[in-house]
Amino acid sequence: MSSDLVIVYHRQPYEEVEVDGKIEYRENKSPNGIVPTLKSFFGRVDKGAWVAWKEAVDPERPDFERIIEIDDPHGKYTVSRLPLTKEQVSSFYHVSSKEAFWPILHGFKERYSYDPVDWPTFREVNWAFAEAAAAEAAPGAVVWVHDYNLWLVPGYLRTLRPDVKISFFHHTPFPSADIFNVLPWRKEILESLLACDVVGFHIPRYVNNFVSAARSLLEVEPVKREKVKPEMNAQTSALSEQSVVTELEYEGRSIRLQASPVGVDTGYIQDLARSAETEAKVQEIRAEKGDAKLMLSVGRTDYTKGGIEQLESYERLLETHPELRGKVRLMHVSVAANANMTAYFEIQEQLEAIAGRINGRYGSFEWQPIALISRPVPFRDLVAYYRAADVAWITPLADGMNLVCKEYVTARTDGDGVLVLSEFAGAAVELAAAVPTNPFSHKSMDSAIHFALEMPEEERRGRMKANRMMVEKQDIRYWAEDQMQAFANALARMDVAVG
Ligand code: GDG
Repeated sequence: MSSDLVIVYHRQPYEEVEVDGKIEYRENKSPNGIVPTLKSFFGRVDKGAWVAWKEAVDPERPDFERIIEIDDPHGKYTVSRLPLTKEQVSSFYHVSSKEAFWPILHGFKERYSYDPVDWPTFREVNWAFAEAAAAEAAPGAVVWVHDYNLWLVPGYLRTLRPDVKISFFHHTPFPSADIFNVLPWRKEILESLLACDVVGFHIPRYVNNFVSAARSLLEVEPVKREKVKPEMNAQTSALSEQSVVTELEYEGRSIRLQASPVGVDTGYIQDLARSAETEAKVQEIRAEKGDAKLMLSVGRTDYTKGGIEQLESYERLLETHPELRGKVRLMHVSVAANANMTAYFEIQEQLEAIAGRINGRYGSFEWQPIALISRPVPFRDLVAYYRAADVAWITPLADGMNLVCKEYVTARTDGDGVLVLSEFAGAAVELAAAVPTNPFSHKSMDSAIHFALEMPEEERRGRMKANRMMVEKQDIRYWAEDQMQAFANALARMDVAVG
């Protein structure tokens, strides 16, 4: 019970490496993703803790150290590793979270699978996370819980530790009541989230959707509403909102709602983009592509990321614009995080089939229209491709934020390049100068990519400048400040209530 900040996130924050038969814990080298950002918060407090899980053969007698001390450049913190069985991991993570919650959160009711969900196991695992967080938190500490697979943690934690401040951040979209209420456990989930002091989402739309779901089932009163800031309300976006609820009251408690878009580490990415090594790699890629235009798409293999719809659009482009054959090239990086799950395996197979068809139909000895890359690319190489690509084509059907488009814009230290971005990525509300596209419309997809390929240099540079200013302003430090401010407000409110 000694940490001022406890981060509860299902993944462990380091790499485990065996050196001379001994386990060493090393900082995860991958700079992308959210983990390094979360760890950076430990530099702001006296003592931090992280709660994650690790698979154990027998949870009663775990075959690893439960609590370990980490000392990495972000500071010193402890990691509490919950021993879960293989069956618990599969049930709570692969089944409940990925087969039931993930499709609902992204609006795919038809993909939602109810039968395999084992709710008692979901509760049991969430309870274990809450107990571990309660054991780590100092009196009055902030406990920061991440993402939907830990939805029940706030409610349990509130009963175990009424003294702590609880903040919850959603990395995915949050759907409106019409979709959220498909989940039979909806009321229990909402009641748990309303046990928080702060509930955070990327953009105002998800906040307002959360309010709609809460109001549909519980006596919740929105008590404060604010006008959405212009930098979070690109008029072209399908996800725009004019105002956002910032405070709710439920059972005599006040809950602060926050729309705070996660940004990227612009300093780190720009240094990488400007390095001599990257410059050499960029020249290599450019020499290889010749005068063909390079289009780049990067994302996890997931039906929400719209890979199939994009490849189909590319096929139509080559069909209807024969003059582009030999003059364009698509590099489609689609890496599976859960390759053993049927839904993702099927997407991968479809991507391979369409890519094969395109190459077979239009390719020649001299020109291959598409490269489908299914193995992770080192981040350094990814940055070189960001720098070399004429167009980044990012077309998710639904995406909480989407960091790839922000990384692309950040890496364009040369000020050139075009971003084509789905209106259904959270980032679209910030990146008003991107070429917007609607991945549910063939017409919109096809005309947007054609428009991007034809765009004159002056317009490309103008749009890129505006997008770069936005990404630099709302970078990862901006998000961190926003979170710290929300914690501070929660602490201040509690002091007033106690006083
Ligand atoms: C969730 C939400 C939200 C991808 N391929 C490679 C690679 N990546 C890296 C990218 C980027 C990250 O993975 C993907 O981040 P996204 O934000 O695009 O998407 P999700 O993984 O779905 O993340 C999302 C995010 O949480 C944060 O809140 O934005 O909406 O779904 O950083 O660079 N990295 C490397 N090789 C690859 O092949 N090294």
